[in-house]
Amino acid sequence: RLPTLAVVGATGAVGTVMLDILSTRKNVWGEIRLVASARSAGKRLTVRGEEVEVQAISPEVFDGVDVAMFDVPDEVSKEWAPIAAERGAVVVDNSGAFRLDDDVPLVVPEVNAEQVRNRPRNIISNPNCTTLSMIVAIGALHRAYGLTDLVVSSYQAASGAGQQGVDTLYDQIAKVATDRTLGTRAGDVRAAVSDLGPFPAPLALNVVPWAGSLKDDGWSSEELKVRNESRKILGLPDLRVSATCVRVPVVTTHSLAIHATFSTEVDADEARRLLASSPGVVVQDDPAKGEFPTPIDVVGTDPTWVGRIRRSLDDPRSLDLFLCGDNLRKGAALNTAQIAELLAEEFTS
Ligand code: 2RA
Repeated sequence: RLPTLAVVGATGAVGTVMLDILSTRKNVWGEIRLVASARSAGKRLTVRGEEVEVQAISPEVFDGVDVAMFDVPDEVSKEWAPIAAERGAVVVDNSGAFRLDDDVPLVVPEVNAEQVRNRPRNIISNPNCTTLSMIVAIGALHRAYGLTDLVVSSYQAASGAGQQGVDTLYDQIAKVATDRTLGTRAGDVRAAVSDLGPFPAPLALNVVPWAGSLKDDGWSSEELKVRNESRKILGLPDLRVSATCVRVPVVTTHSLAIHATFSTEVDADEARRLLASSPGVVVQDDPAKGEFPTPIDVVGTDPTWVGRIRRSLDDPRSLDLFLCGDNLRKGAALNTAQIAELLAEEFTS
């Protein structure tokens, strides 16, 4: 018997990528149910080449479901993930609702796959896309050299803010493209761009040093997610992390500039070889030939792409590097699907 899967939130930006991934990866599922809000019920979506009707979320929709992948807002997960678990499903949740709960594992298969079994509530959390964009590569380096400190700057794509973020970026670009004097005088782009969408400042021709919501002492929720989730996934409660999360005018694919410090000295060539042989990582690092990862080359791919690897000039225990990862694929849908595949092995008889 092949396990039954429910995809909850199948009609969103990540849900769309999830259906693509389920249709292109090795099929390990029997029935796949598509579930969404009553508003989206009745839509017909294609998965594995078949049209499937979206069902309205209800307790009954989870009867007979072995694994339920959730991509819905935090408050919807908070309400419905426990209900799905009560009805017998193991929930893989892409929201932030349970990520830091002690009784919910935060799983990245390449880093801590064994945590899948540690699920007292039958809920497993998927990390935030910014953490996921870097953690497979950072986890590989940690296993080799013993990570102690991370200083990261993110360059986050508009699609991290959903379809509204993408639409806003294109609308702003269309507006500024007609006037090549824009971006040359203080405030001129702000005056030209009326709709900011989900961003606190214009994104076109700009960068915005903000993502998420304001937390204590001026930190953003996004920056605290990078810090707290990295500690939990790597099992390093004392890991020192300083993140600055920046939104950039890119459609999809997050990038991060990373300064990582380890307990032992590191060699850039050795680190490059280690990363190149790590599952889920591709090294693209030959600046002399203009070869380094960029979002427009990485978008739509599954791996974490790493480049600009060099040893810190001031500390033989530190590496500086730049990496890119598709925030909708490995950053969300793919990692969720990979966790679900680990569970499918348990349910396949
Ligand atoms: C963002 N990482 O990019 C957050 C949530 N997807 O906005």
